[in-house]
Amino acid sequence: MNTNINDINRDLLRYLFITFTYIINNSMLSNKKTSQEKFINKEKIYGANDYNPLPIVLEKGRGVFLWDTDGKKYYDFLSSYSAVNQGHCHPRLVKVIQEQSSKLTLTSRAFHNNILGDYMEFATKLFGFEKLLPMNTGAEGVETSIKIARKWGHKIKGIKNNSSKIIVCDNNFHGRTTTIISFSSHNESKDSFGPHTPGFISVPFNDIESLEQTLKNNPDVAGFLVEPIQGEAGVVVPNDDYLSKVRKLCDKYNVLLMIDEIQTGIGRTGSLLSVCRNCDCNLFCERKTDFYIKPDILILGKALSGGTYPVSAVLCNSDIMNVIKPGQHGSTFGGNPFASRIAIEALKIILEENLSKNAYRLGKIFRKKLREYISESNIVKLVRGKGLLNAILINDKKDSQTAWNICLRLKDKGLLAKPTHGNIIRFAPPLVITEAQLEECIGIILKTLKEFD
Ligand code: IF1
Repeated sequence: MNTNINDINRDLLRYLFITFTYIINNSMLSNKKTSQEKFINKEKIYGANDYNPLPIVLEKGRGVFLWDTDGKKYYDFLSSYSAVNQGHCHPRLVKVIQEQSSKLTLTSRAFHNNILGDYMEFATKLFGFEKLLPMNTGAEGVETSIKIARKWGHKIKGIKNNSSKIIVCDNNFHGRTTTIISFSSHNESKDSFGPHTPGFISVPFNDIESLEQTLKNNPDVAGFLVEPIQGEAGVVVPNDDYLSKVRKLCDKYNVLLMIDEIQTGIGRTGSLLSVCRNCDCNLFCERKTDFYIKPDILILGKALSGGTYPVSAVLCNSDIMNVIKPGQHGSTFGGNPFASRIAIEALKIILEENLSKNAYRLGKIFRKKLREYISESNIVKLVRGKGLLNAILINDKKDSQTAWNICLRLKDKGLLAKPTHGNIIRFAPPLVITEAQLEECIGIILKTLKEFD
């Protein structure tokens, strides 16, 4: 009898243990599953459907690394589209944010604050201009430059009022406001958002003849708005002499050269600004070289805050900036003391940690290693870029899933990147990446690409 009771107890205990384990595992699994899906589903239920992110939920960032909600660690090879050049949560930025956020964040421009002037002085002297107009997002910086150029066209160049034209390039990306998408050549960005803002002429990028022809035929052109490297178009690098020839044409036809360095600037392409040719002297004091193509209007954003806060800026000299009179432009947050403090620190980090030079040196290693692989690959056609803004072209149709699937596999291997325009994958790690880390990432990328070969 006792034996029987014991058997029943033992079986009962075993049953209870199995059931308990099953419940725990499932709840943990479902917790684990919902910890990622929970966040993703909430965005799906309550958010606009304006993005198609990679299926990953990030929770923490530091330097070149990101961690998801399950604690898995990744190399960040997008840098939030070059906004995190200084690395995620740079300690120096965290420090000034903590200090300033508990002191004063916003006064509006109805009053002065004690930091904006220092920021304006620091940035204008660093980039070699007389004036700075502070804004917030990159698109606002671009919109500001368009207003300044149009008004300069009328008031200074003598173009009939409200008739100034601005030349842009095919496949440009300058932001997503209704005026900016009006001159996009990407139908997806502009369809059904009309009526589109008039006054823009589009020419092929990296095509001097076409630009000159357009300037000859259009005396009402006030400005030429161009990215030194077309980022979103797939990291399209122009001929070495393109921008210096553009500079000469703008001088010849009295047209403002408006350079959008929102993605390429602040060290990303191996010099402080991408409009500077790299040379062996000093890679971020390019004003000492005769290769420095000086824009009439410089637009900065993204890494101007090290990815901690929206900060953008438009820089030009007084004869251009002075067309803007009090009450004709501005924004609630533009030039706030918090942003100004962050921007000074973000620029100092780039200079003091020699991040432009690091980007220049490591970018050459990256492209060299990728080119060695490409010579034997049957899926990667080319690698192109400057500094640590690079991209590979997958040799299949634009709408193929290959690039996306490669990025999913890279994610599984601990490296985050995202395709642009279907068959191009952009690789842009924070500029604080070390050579050893880059070598490890090149290994991950090549190993993954070979699995698709
Ligand atoms: C998104 C793209 C990159 C820019 C240049 C101005 C802006 C951008 C050269 C506007 C912004 C961002 C926008 C962001 C993704 C990213 C992007 F994929 F959209 F096209 F980088 F290539 N000039 N680019 O690259 O700056 O107003 O965004 O601060 O819209 O998804 P913003």
